Amino acid sequence: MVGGVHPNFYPEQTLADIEPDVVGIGEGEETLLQLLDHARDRRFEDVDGICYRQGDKAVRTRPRTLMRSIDALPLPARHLLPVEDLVMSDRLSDTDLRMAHTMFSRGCPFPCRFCAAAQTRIQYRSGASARRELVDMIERYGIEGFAIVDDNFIVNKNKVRDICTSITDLHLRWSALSRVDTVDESLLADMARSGCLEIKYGMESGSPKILKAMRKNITPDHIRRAVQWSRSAGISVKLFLIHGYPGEDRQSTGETIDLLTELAPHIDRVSLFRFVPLPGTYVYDHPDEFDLHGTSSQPGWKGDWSQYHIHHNDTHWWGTDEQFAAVQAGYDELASLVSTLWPDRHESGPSLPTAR
Ligand code: B12
Ligand code: SF4
Repeated sequence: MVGGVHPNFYPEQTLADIEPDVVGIGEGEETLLQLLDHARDRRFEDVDGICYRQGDKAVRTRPRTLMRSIDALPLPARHLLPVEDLVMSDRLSDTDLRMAHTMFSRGCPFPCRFCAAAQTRIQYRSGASARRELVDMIERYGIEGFAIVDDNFIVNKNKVRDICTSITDLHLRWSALSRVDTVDESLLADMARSGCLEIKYGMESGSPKILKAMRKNITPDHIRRAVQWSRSAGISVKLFLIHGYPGEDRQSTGETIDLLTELAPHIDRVSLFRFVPLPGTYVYDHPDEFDLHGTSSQPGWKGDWSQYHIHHNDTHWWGTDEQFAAVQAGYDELASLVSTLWPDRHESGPSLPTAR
């Protein structure tokens, strides 16, 4: 059985690609239990949210409705995994605190065109549920901190506050990912009080033109404010960048370089990724609109999904050779700035050849 983001978008193709018995579509917790009930008789037709083979046909059952509340789920069965896969001491900002990863929400309602998690319903856990999991991890593993790996933790401020107030007295340190336009000074102060030590923002670009094209719907001023407010609250800042979105040119790269240079004294870490038209995103689904070539929805596809890797990415995805050359040169410039300004605190992929 397989499931997850990619199979959700392409169940029939996944069935053909890796030949599992069943592909799960949508939330899997209830589906799995029902599948196991039918493991022996193999009567899957009444299990919602799956795709499976019937003879030589791929059959999809009714869609699975989203759970009304993810609070009712039991805690993850971490005890079934080796402890070294769960508890680490080199993953929480610059600390060596014993930490684990967790999720307090699912989904993201925003429409970013490069993101495979876009426009999904957001569901939060309650503060009580978050606390229960953290207390369990303190007792079992002695954690001193945790990283919230939700796509976009800060969408509903009331829900975030509920979690913050419920966990303050545990004295854990934590980090999370967010947009820059959903935070404010008072929320950041509450987060800092409850132990937040680092926030990772999706800045993506310093160019208003590219931010608009991405439907990121933020401006350089949103970025400046979020960075400044976070630092004033005592929270370190990590920025995520995407370089090479369709339309990127020397000018837009220059704007990113200028904004990064301006904000550098307040930024602790940077991750620089190259744009990839990830399957399931708006860009991927509209190859003509973005002058894409070589994606799996187009002729010439060789069936190698591994080329959709944001670091090991040597593909000329869109536009003319001249545009590609400009993107390559821009990337090299940006990557060199990032490695100069944050010598031990950056992440970026290798630079690439300029020919297709
Ligand atoms: C954590 C994470 C990582 C971690 C993974 C750590 C680990 N050891 O698992 C790291 C940092 C390593 C990582 C790497 C990458 N990631 Co990542 N990652 C995520 C993230 C944030 C959460 C994934 C997760 O665990 N979710 C929690 C689980 C419970 O949810 P779920 O997988 O969706 O499963 C639910 C259902 O799908 C279903 N289900 C799942 N399995 C099954 C099985 C069955 C049988 C059934 C019935 C149901 C079922 O039930 C679950 C609960 O309801 C997602 C974002 C997201 N929204 O999911 C991105 C995401 C999955 N990653 C993404 C990408 C692109 C990558 C990379 C390719 C990036 C790169 N380097 O180029 C690599 C690929 C690594 C690889 N080798 O595969 C994209 C995928 C896009 C796409 N089109 O597939 C996502 C969606 C981010 C995004 N917003 O675009 N990633
Ligand atoms: S990039 Fe962030 S804000 Fe945009 S859709 Fe994805 S998770 Fe949501």
